[in-house]
Amino acid sequence: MYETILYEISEGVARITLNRPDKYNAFTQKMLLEITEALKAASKDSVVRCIVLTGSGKAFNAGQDLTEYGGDDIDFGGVIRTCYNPMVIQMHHTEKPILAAVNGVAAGAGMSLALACDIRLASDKAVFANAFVNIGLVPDSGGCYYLPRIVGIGKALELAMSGDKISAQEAYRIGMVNQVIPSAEFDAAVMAYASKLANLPTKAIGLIKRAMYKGLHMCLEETLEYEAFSQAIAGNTEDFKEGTTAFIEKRAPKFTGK
Ligand code: T3D
Repeated sequence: MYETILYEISEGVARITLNRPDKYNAFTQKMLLEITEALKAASKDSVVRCIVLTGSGKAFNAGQDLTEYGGDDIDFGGVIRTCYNPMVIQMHHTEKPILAAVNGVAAGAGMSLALACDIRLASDKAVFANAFVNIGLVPDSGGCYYLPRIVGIGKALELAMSGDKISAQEAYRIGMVNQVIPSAEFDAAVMAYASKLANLPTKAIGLIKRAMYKGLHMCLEETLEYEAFSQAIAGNTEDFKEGTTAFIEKRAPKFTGK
């Protein structure tokens, strides 16, 4: 069904693998549209309770495929509006956790893609490079939104203006990734983390994601009201009943995502 990505579902986890390993999984317009389609499918599928984004081969993603364009007349703004932005917006509005499994280099829009995920696990072989400036471009695909919010404006400007590569350990030190995992253990650790997320109360996780991102733009009073609104929904879920019942019965809860 897809040509540039792999899409597999197993035990509540949808795994989207960027699959152009000979090009370091660089984005083509087709790949961007396919990722967006797969995200929409995972969003709608009630079986799916966690989404993993990763790359095949050595790289996570090297950003835009620089060999895709020929000639001088490139409509960058148009490509970004029609291919990149819908993918990032879909990620933002997907009310399920999205885990970036950064298996190797993440450069340019590939780094932005990782930043637009909710949680980032990095192999110790991963390298991050904002890279846009190295070819005279500016960060896109949400890089100017997520990067300063995740690492602070000072570090974000340094990474964007220098274009320098940083190691997975340095990315962890500045709070850009949540965990660094030895490469030999990476796949198993990603699956374990994804499986844990897929077995948590999915509706509450969706509400947490929405409220946290909204909270970035709201004052305290608005945030308090939004928390009350969200809690009224969460408090009416089957998972809330199961969570409290399991607590009282002193057993592990079995959440269904309903
Ligand atoms: O409208 C629009 O479309 C604008 C949107 C822009 C979004 C962007 O993402 S702009 C930024 C584009 N990306 C880059 O500028 C990164 C370019 N790549 C690199 O800087 C380096 O390749 C890496 C830091 C990613 C990795 O370095 P290294 O030393 O580990 O590997 P390498 O040898 O440079 O690359 C390995 C192969 O992947 C190589 O192919 P080969 O020679 O073995 O056949 C290389 O050409 C290919 N590759 C890497 N990045 C890209 C790529 N091929 C096409 N496009 C790439 N972006």
